[in-house]
Amino acid sequence: MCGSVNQVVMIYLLVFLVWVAFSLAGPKIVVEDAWVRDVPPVARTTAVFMKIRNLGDEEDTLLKVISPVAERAEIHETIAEEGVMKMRPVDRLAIPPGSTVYLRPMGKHIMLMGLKDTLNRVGKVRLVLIFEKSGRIVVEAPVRKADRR
Ligand SMILES: [Cu+2]
Repeated sequence: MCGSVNQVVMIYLLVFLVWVAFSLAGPKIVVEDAWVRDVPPVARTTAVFMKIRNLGDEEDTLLKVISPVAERAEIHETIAEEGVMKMRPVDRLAIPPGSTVYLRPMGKHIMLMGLKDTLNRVGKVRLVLIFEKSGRIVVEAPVRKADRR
């Protein structure tokens, strides 16, 4: 009697462990603290910041960003060139397993170009992040003044 109960427990445990293994397999992307820098109504570009975490055990890559408020979005990095900070577009942004990639002022960011509306009228900006393996992840990023992090 006691032996068969143990067997049932063992089977449940096994099923649970297999489920855990499967649910952790591959990349698992979580986007946190996304925000858009508020800009004057005449501005045609702005930047978006966020944390992109990969809780999985496989790398994923951010390939493309789309937003209805902008004609196009680019992934940018900031580099120091002869003492001058410059930004340049990058094709892809790798998110290694178990890591957090920070998009923040003076660092990597998403550039929204060709803004279609004034941001403080929009209030929140919808972004569609397209990852190589995780597919589309939709983020609602509030518009904030740059001095508020
Ligand atoms: Cu930029």
